[in-house]
Amino acid sequence: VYCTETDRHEHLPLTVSVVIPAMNEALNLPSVLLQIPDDSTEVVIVDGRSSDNTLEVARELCPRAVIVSEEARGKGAALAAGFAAASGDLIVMLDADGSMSPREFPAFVDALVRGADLAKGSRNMSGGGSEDLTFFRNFGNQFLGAVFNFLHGTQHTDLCYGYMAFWRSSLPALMPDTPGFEVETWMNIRAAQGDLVVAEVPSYEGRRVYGDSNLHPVRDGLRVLRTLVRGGATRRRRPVAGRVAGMVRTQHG
Ligand SMILES: Nc1nc2c(ncn2[C@@H]2O[C@H](COP(=O)(O)OP(=O)(O)OP(=O)(O)O)[C@@H](O)[C@H]2O)c(=O)[nH]1
Ligand SMILES: [Mg+2]
Repeated sequence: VYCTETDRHEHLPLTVSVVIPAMNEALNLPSVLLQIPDDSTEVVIVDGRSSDNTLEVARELCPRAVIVSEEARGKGAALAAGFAAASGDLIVMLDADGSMSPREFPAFVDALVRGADLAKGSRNMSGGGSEDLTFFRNFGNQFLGAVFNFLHGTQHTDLCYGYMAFWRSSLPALMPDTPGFEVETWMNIRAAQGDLVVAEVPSYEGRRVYGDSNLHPVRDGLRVLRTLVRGGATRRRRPVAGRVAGMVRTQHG
């Protein structure tokens, strides 16, 4: 439970849900679940029809976890199902492969409490970093991020990164309606379209601990590009895209 005197919703303390999509992550889940800092954090695990014992590990290590079975395949569909089941004031999305540390929660919560609607992790800010990004994936992410910033007049430094947090009250604007790894791009577009205040938070991405990536850089990069094209441009509506204490307000003109 995170207490704050400046909770804009004025109901204290704040409750947090963490939504974790997990497909064959039995070996990685323990390190993730055991690092969740607060026993009162609601844990929502979305199982991707795992063929290993992901579900057993989840139940054993975190009996209070809400387990959701995905109806459609893909990370985006899994997150949508998990968000629908979450009941906290704040929702944090976290991968199950051990690459993102729950110890960074407070920085995300802090950004939300200080006024952001969406706090997005960035591996490219001072204090952030990645052991996981290959040269090719980093290049693709930078290129796609530059296209995003051009279309939306933003200065985001990391487009395709899945460590993000938002107020559950922003769910109508942010609820994913896209199945795959383009989900973060889709949510960032929705944030720009919906006039949300976005803050970037430095984040350190470690290597996936066990198992193989589900991401195919070329296939999924093209899906992100298609999502960007379909999302159109919002920059014309935003003559002032200012940065105040790390926050970008999307303003209508
Ligand atoms: N429920 C569910 N989870 C998924 C699905 N696809 C991926 N995930 C989870 O989404 C998270 C991110 O997937 P990863 O395979 O780690 O993708 P990535 O981080 O880009 O790739 P790596 O760099 O290799 O870690 C992990 O927790 C996966 O288990 C899916 O179809 N369903
Ligand atoms: Mg990963």
